[in-house]
Amino acid sequence: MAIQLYELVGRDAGRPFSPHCWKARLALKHKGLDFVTVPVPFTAIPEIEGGASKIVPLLKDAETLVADSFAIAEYLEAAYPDAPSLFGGEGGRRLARFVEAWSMATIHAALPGFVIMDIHDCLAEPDQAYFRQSREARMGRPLETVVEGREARVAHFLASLAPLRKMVEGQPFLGGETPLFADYIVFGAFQWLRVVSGFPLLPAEDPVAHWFERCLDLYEGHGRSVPAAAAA
Ligand SMILES: N[C@@H](CCC(=O)N[C@@H](CS)C(=O)NCC(=O)O)C(=O)O
Repeated sequence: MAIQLYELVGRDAGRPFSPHCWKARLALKHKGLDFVTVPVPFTAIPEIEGGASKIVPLLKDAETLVADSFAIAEYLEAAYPDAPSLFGGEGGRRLARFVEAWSMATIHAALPGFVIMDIHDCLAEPDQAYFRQSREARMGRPLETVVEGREARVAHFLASLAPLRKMVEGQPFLGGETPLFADYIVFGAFQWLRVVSGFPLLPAEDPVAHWFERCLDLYEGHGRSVPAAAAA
């Protein structure tokens, strides 16, 4: 049986948007593995595989279940050593953890301030209620206030991408001439933005946008198989 990837969706099961699930998708493509995706809304996650995980992505490969995008990449690297490497060695695996931490602290921390209402709006009704309750409890304020004044924060966000911009100005991918899992980590965040929101955050002429387009082209344009959200 093909590998299964449980991934988050909203009202439209054909528009997976979770950044972490996209990381896992591209890791599977990188390894050249056949897989099927299983769309899951927020409120159905606790029921997957008899309650195996509280989060997606969740990968099922025969009897093996692996949750968490980084753990999935590590699993694929160990289970399929003859397929192209996701990390380029142990040093690369450890450096990819830095990229994950940077992406979480810089991009994931900022994106809700631009698009949290778009995320909410793309969910089916029971998931909207769950999302609002859980995220408002986490952030301590109504979702609507999180995106207030977002235009004024764009310049600061773009400036925070300087290390990424510097890298991808000088080489096609974070991995060098070809991508590694580190690229997919950051790609996942921008794909999240692209699928849920038409908010124009990244100018087309930004080298980061050029790198993102190169990532969208990978594996016969796999990332483009889900169209971008309509412009805001
Ligand atoms: N560290 C995990 C994070 C996964 C994660 O946060 N997944 C979210 C969807 S993007 C989730 O399943 N949330 C469940 C919930 O909020 O109830 C990874 O890299 O996969």
